[in-house]
Amino acid sequence: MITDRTKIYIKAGNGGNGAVSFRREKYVPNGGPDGGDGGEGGSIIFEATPEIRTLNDYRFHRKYLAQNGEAGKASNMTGKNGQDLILKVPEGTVVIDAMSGRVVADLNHAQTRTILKGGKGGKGNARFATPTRQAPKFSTPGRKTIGREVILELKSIADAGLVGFPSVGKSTLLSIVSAAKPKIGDYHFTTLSPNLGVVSALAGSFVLADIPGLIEGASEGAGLGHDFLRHIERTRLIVHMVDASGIEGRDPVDDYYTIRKELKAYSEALANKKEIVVAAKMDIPGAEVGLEMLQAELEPKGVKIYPISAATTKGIKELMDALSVALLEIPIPKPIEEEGVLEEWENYDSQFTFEIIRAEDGIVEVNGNLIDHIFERIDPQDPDSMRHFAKLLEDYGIIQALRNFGVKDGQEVRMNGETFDFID
Ligand SMILES: Nc1nc2c(ncn2[C@@H]2O[C@H](COP(=O)(O)OP(=O)(O)OP(=O)(O)O)[C@@H](O)[C@H]2O)c(=O)[nH]1
Ligand SMILES: [Mg+2]
Repeated sequence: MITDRTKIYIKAGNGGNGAVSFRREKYVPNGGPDGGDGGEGGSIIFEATPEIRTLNDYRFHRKYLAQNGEAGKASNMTGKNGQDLILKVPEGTVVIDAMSGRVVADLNHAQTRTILKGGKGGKGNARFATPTRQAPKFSTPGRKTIGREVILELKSIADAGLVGFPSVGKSTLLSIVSAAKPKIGDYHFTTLSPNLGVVSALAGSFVLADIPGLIEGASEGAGLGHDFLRHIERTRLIVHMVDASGIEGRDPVDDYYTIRKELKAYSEALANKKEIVVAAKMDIPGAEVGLEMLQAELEPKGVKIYPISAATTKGIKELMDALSVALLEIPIPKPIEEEGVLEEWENYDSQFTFEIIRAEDGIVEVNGNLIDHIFERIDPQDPDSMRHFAKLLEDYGIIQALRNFGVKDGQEVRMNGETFDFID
């Protein structure tokens, strides 16, 4: 089964901490400061590419962490930058903030976008040397990043979308007019996930989408439901296929209105798209009658009907040419508006900092609003919560910073007024 909507956790790498170090040379008793800067954390980058068609990979693996920057080192050595993590997604993937439901980014064409920036590295103590402060004993920690949950939603970016009851011949048509090889079967719901194909026709080429069949009540979840209509939400043209032969015992005109009702129930915008009606299976005896019924009902309303047969291929070229011409007049839709989430995240992340000091009583203390932020999220009485706490300390680079500060295994560290044993 296709995954066209899934939730994942992403986190850019923390910046590495700046180092505190002093030159040690023979005959130079008090060498100058030479602590290097921390490296930058890796970013989370999305790459929308036509190589990938589904979000299936994201169904099984849900956590994506870019590498942290390394801490600075002695001799003015800058820590190594963390590696970026590039997540490949299909074109048409919309990234949504899981918490607020707002659109982070619409990757509607092949592109790469940085979604979470890696944390900047901290400054080493060498940077803080001035004529009056020749031996600074401090550095700054790297910027800590915050993980985010995002929903990936695939809205295919076909130009035209085939809709209709199951078994009307949607996949068969796609297989004839394009190189796509969708599954075809004489039973309902052969197609379980959308297929795309590129069609070359009179007025240019276009992408045609074939989605699973719809039935009455699809908008309320009947059959495969209406989830797949998401894939034609962005198409410019709806190709509505009706089985003119009535071979399954349904009335073509009823079929037409049933599907129209479902489209409308899904969204007004979808129902308002330009529609081209196709009378399918014209090779089957009796189809002429069905075509006449459709024409009698719809032509007075200005709807032109294209009769086709996949069996004889009659009418198919005319239909494809008509689609290509119709598309010329319909503008390409704009990407879905992004809702400023990236900027907010950026500002939010940079507000959290921490520092490590040795308190007057000799105990090492970690302070800063990052510590407040973490303590608001844990319950010291709950073992699960404390495991999470340990992980947060690691994620935010506090453990590494304590190590750099020279704290050893088993030593006491104070945070938020409580004392913990540092376990490395
Ligand atoms: N006689 C005749 N049979 C056709 C024609 N087009 C499709 N069929 C047959 O109709 C059956 C269903 O075709 P599909 O292309 O799988 O139909 P679909 O609309 O994609 O169906 P779902 O994926 O289940 O929604 C198959 O057995 C096809 O061989 C046609 O023009 N004439
Ligand atoms: Mg099909």
